[in-house]
Amino acid sequence: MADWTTYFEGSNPPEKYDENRTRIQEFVSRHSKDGRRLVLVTSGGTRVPLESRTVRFIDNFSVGTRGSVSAENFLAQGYAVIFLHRLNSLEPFTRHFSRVNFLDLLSLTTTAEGSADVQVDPQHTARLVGVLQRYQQVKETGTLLSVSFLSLSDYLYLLRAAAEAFSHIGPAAMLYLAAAVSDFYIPHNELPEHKIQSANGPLQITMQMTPKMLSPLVKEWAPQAFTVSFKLETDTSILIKKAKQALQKYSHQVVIANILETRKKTVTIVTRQEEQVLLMSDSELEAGMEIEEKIIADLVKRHEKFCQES
Ligand code: 9Z3
Repeated sequence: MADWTTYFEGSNPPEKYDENRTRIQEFVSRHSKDGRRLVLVTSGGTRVPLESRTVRFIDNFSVGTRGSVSAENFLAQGYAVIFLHRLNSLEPFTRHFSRVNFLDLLSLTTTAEGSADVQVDPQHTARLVGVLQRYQQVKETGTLLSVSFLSLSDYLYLLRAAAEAFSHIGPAAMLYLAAAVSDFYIPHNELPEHKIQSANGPLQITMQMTPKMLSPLVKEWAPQAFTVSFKLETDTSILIKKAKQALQKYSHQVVIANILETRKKTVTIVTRQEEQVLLMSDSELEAGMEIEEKIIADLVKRHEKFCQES
């Protein structure tokens, strides 16, 4: 496995990297001066290219539900949120309308004089008002900074930039790493430049292991922050063991363990001292409640305690 310095040496920063790093630094410094807690929420899947002028790539299932719902809940709890998300994945507030054709939210009326007027269709008004009120409050306070990535290397560069910005504010910062990060990649200098040709026969690829960035993140980039990672498995029998191994290996504060199919219904919050199962009842799910509300309420308490003890 390449270590993280070798990884960064062998890959290029994303477009507008300096600009985004400055936006992140300014956001962190403004809100920490105002005495706000800050959280970096990472969200969505990372794309791994197979060609340098990319036609084909490897991706994963994540659509960014966990991250976007969590970001809304952190905002509701008074946090300033850096939302580092996969381009075109779900985002806070707009996610509520992701399955709605926005033209269906509107209705067209024509006046007697023949001029057209557009209004919100009455059947959607209540839902829209609720989301809009929360969204506008966040806009007024400027507590949400959205930064997007596409590839694995974009993500890692921006993760490091945000973590380093957090290193100046100590325990008031939380990292909430919900993005689904690829474990494998092809180094930049091994990528073919052009589209791989099928005339050359079946494709065989060798991928390298992505360096585990939690290690420098916890030890070097943001050593005083409260760090929460996610462990995703499909095999229930190994989930908690792997979560505990991650805690032991990286010495961060919390691992949230989840299984692919049941991730919206149950998660286990694993710390060095305890395992806390969070579960949604059928009636809570039917009422439209989301498990992230419970996750964030729990983490905010743990973060508070962490700040007091630090
Ligand atoms: C998660 O486990 C997230 O909960 C999900 C959310 C990706 C399952 P959706 O976006 O899904 O709501 O559709 N994220 C972390 C996955 C991950 O890559 N974890 C690494 C691992 O398990 C460690 S950081 O090894």
